[in-house]
Amino acid sequence: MGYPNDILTSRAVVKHGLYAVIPPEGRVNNVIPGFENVTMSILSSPGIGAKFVDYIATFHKDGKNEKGFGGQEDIETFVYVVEGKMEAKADDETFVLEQGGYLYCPPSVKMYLKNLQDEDSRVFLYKQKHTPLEGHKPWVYAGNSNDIEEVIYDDMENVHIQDLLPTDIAFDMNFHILTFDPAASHPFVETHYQQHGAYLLSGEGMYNLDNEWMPVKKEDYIFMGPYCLQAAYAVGREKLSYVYSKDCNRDVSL
Ligand code: UGY
Ligand code: MN
Repeated sequence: MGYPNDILTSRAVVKHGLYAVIPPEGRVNNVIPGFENVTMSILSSPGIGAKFVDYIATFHKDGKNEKGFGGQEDIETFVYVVEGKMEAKADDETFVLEQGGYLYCPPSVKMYLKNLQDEDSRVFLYKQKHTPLEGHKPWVYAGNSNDIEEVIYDDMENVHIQDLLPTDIAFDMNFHILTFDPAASHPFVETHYQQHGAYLLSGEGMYNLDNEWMPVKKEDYIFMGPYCLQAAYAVGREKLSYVYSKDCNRDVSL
């Protein structure tokens, strides 16, 4: 880095509690105990008004977390491999995750991560408080988004969705990937209670957040708070695609 060679500007926008766009060039690194040889940046957190924490983490050669991530009796965790090759363990079950691979760990199950290659591997990491439902318990679940069928979204053949976790009522949230062909868009501007943390995997778009349109692209991160208006048009020549979290299967508590 060093001295700037131009006026300091940023595409980042942060409206606490409402939405945030956090592009890679403004992110700072955070030391998180337990992660070794890993460059981590905290994205969403309660500090921005989110009820979950998202991180983007670059595991360098020998990068690992041997102490375990999550594992508390009320915390669930999720990891998605943006690029590279990782070993991910859920207590003593081991998974090898390549690009698109992911692992969900329910409460009380620790996640252990290790880079399996000499080059960097990058992951999108998440934790949140699980809302239990009597008689139901979510379970360890791993997969790869490249193996999941893309389903037509809201009757529009140029938009597809993938559900990464089981649609079982035991789960209080899911991760999805939405993919828009160039020029595709949402069918309407959404207004909903649920929050999202979205990591852009490819392409470029114009995103409407609280009725402000802003350009976004691959590697940007977007936080959408409760009731934040939201919709996008894909622009450019590549598909706009992002992985994001969404709560489900629970009533709102008062
Ligand atoms: O599932 C969703 O709410 C999703 N369509 N939201 C979004 O893409 N901003
Ligand atoms: Mn939404």
